[in-house]
Amino acid sequence: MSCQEFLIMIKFYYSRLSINARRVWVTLLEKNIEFEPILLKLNGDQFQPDFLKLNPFHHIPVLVDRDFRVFESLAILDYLEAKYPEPSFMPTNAEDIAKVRTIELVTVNELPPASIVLMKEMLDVAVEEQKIVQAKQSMATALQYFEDNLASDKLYFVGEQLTYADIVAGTAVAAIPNLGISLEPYSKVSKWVENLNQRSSWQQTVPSAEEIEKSRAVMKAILQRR
Ligand SMILES: N[C@@H](CCC(=O)N[C@@H](CS)C(=O)NCC(=O)O)C(=O)O
Repeated sequence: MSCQEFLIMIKFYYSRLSINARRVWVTLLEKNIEFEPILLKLNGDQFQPDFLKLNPFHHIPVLVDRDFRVFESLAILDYLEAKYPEPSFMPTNAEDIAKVRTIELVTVNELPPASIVLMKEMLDVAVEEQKIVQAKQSMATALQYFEDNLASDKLYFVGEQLTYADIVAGTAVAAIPNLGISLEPYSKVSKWVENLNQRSSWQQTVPSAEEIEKSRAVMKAILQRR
């Protein structure tokens, strides 16, 4: 084992296109934590026995910190905040904690089901018309909720402090235009996404158009199982 390998104790299992992984990736970068990225293609490598030992639900992201393993992206974020508290992405007062948690949960509960339907439509996987209408409505409700929770004179959801609300919702909302939904009607959301896109952590983790194009077959295979 080289010195470098010995020092880097965190292994981060991810895929370039995964929004669930991107929120962890951004957090690792924002907290300046050294880590070893381990790329999965999700072309079946997530079903390999060694990976299933890390996550029996065959999902990335997974984080292994020495002999401690954690999966589920929000649990990973909580772990990183507790273990590496500086800089902190969780406020301390009751209202702000509630706001950050609500935005995290709205993001992970409301956006993925709608995104799956819209991705199916884009990739020609069978999906009912009524589900597409419902998915667009869910997206609009979530985007309006984010719009109502942003202030035009503040950078982030909780004033000037970057929090997990921005990291979780911001990495997910940045991908919504790829599904053919414009952020333009939501002026505060658009400005907030622009601000986030200026951050080095966002720039380092954004997938290129070429990567998105190349991943179509893998994504289609995953969507057909859903
Ligand atoms: N609730 C999980 C969701 C993880 C998830 O769905 N990961 C996707 C990539 S975005 C995955 O690994 N899919 C592979 C598969 O379904 O086999 C989390 O937040 O970590």
